[in-house]
Amino acid sequence: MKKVILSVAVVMAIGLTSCKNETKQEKESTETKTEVSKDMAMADISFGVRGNCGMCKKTIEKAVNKVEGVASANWDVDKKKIDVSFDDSKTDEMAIHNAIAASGYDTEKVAGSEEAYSNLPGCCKYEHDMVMNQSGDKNEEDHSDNDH
Ligand SMILES: [Cu+2]
Repeated sequence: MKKVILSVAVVMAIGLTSCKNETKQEKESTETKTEVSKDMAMADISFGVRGNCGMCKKTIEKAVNKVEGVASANWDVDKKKIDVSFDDSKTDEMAIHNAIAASGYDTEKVAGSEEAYSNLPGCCKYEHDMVMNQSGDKNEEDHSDNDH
């Protein structure tokens, strides 16, 4: 009888240990969130600016590039639109609008300085009702197929 009790006890002991082994400890993959620390918070904006020609382009872009924090400026003569990249911890959109206006050019938000406008070369005296943010396609004013 003792042997039987012993063997039962052994079987039970084995059963208990095997049950304990079933509880698996799953290692949860630790999520590593890598924070991207940006040295500069660059912002890209584009907005309408009136102007006529390559000289206007130079004047407008020069004015924008003088603003601290501006990385690049590109004014499109056909679209009457400028693309600006800037560090928005150093400057903001309105500072760029104001810089363009001070050079004599109208933007979507700020009217150009009249004094600066009067000092622009004749070819650059753009129309104040000029449409900004154009598609860049040839508009109705281009009568290239006119024969005189
Ligand atoms: Cu011009």
